[in-house]
Amino acid sequence: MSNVGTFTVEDGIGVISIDSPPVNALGINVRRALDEGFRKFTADDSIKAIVLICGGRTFFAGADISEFGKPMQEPGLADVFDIIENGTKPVVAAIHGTALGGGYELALICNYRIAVPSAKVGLPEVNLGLLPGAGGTQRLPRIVGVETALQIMTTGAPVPAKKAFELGMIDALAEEGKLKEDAVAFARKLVAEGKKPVRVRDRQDKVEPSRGHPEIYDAFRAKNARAFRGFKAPWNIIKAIEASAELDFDAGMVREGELFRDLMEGTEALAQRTYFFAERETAKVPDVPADTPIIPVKSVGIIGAGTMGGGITMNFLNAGIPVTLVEMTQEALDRGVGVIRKNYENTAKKGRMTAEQVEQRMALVTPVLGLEALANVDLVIEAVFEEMGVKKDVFGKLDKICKQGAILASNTSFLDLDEIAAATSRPEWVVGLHFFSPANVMRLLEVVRGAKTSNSVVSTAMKLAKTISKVPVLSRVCNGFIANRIMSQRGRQSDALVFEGPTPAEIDKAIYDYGFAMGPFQMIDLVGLDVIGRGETERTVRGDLVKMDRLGQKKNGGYYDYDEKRNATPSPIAAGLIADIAKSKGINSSGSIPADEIVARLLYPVVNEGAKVLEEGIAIRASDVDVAAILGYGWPVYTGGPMFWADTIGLPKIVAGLEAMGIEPSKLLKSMAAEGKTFTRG
Ligand code: 3H9
Repeated sequence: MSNVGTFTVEDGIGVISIDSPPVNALGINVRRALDEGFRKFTADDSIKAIVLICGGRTFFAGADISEFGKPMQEPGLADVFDIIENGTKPVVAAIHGTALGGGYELALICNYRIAVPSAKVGLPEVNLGLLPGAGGTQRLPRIVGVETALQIMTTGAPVPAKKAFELGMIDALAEEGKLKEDAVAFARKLVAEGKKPVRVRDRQDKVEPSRGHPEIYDAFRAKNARAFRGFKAPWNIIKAIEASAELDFDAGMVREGELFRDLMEGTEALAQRTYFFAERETAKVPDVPADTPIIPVKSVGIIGAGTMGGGITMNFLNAGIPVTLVEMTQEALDRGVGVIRKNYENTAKKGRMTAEQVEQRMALVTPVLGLEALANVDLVIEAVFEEMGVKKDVFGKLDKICKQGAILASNTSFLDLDEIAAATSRPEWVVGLHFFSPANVMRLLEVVRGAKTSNSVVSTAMKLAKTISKVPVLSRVCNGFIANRIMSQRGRQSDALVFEGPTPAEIDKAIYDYGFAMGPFQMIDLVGLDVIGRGETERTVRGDLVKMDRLGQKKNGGYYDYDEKRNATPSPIAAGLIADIAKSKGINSSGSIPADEIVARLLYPVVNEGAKVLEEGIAIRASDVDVAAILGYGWPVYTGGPMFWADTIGLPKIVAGLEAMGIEPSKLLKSMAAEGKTFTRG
């Protein structure tokens, strides 16, 4: 008996049960327990087979990520794996919840795998900037073949039990709720039939056909070049899988080890690992006690069935929460509901949903005209026109209509939430829920805490985010909150930089090569110049383009010209306007500048704004700023987000860079740089 392991004998089968909350990660205590359990049952001649099972919510969730970068304590994972693999008694892994990473690799070391239908198995190390480093790259191809293994390991997506069974990743399905009984019965049958332990490492049939076929990997690389852009882990995974077919098992393991260490030592793995914990940290609000009561949200009202309101609605329908959807006119209501249905039907067409599920979700929407129908909902989210007068009018009405105890939320993306809350007699019930477009897809949810928002409402909003599969980042009230506020600096800088020489295309390329999905001008053209360029007072390139009705892709012209297939070429018209305005401002073009200077020019100011957001207490922690930028704007995760990236560059260099641009660094940034501190490296 160890503190996390229980070793019992059932029907002559040794059962090793591990229970190490929250997710049975393979940390030192778990490894010790496994070592003890397997040694004990190996030495006991009365035990003929062993079942390995976990208590709590899941099978092993992988190596303990918090141990990475620290000296490994004995026994290591490889030591434990050796005992199991070299054993003479069949070992059955009994899987519930998720068997991920090192957890599934442990299952692969066992001789058989049985799982309940709700379980999932997979190798998600790629999401941590790593590859499966405990034999996964060598064993999985021996079960599913190299092509399927490439897919599973480079996406990191967990495979549901039934599919895993079809692929051979598990050998049997247990009855839900009867895993232990079924696993023990499975083991007894093995014993009765005199089955010897079979080892995945000895199998050749699935990898042999791929031997001597480098074109498989070349084709896979070519097909995924864009998706893997900037990342290092997928490329190393491909090499390791190729080794599984080309080398014998032991040599393949050596190759896997080299490629794993190559990743582990790099900045990307540290960035992605830091991000893993950052994403889970955001929901923790230091000044809101953990036992703050949560308000049950069983029904939701959403005002506005446009793109934003419709997307927000889908999040709740997906979570099984009924929505009363309000519009001003029947036509707008019908259009909004129609778009939601179409989105679901498109998902169904792609096979990711059944027709029945579409109907189940649609049955949860009640489309109505007028706010009165919101009298009894637990939460209202307003997604109406972004103008203070309109918002205040809506909240004043909601105050009269909604029951006491209802949460009143605004989806405003930059307006003063406190002013909106002041339109009600219950500002403590008012909160911002800032979704990012498309709201049914983007995972970021900024929860905006007004000056009077109650702790209960904050706690409920943070928890609700998880219910609807969002990552909440808490923000205090300021113009643009966190993500929009910091990223607006990039737009401001790019607008100014075009007058100094680099073309929009050069700027876009530098930002794309840094790892964003597109550059700032490509983004403006996509979203529409009329949408972004409001409220400018002086003459701007964008303002002039709007006057010429060059509104971007939708008009086949903006900063770029577009052909009928939406292929872009730099626009001579935009270039002419830039030259003209630069001249009128008296700015001399200095021609092209190197890409890294463009990046610094656009992104150092984002870091600076991130520091200001922290200094002003708008964001709780630097890693929240990173999560907001990564999830809200597609900041490349392998750089860790703006604040992590700034630490990589070195804060003194950022300060010097800002000063050279004539931008005053924030006090916090300057003092941290002077004291040799970092934002994210502890
Ligand atoms: C690996 O295995 C490498 C090997 O190939 C080679 C080695 C040589 N370690 O996500 P949740 C914590 S790499 C440490 O909110 P859920 C998490 O931080 C690993 N801690 O729960 C959180 O802590 P807190 C490959 C971990 O129910 C708490 O557990 N494996 C680990 O929504 C709850 O987490 C993976 O990448 C870990 N491995 O989801 C799987 N995992 O409460 C990573 C979780 O203090 N894990 N924590 O905030 C997951 O995907 C999800 O946690 C899981 C549960 C699906 C399991």
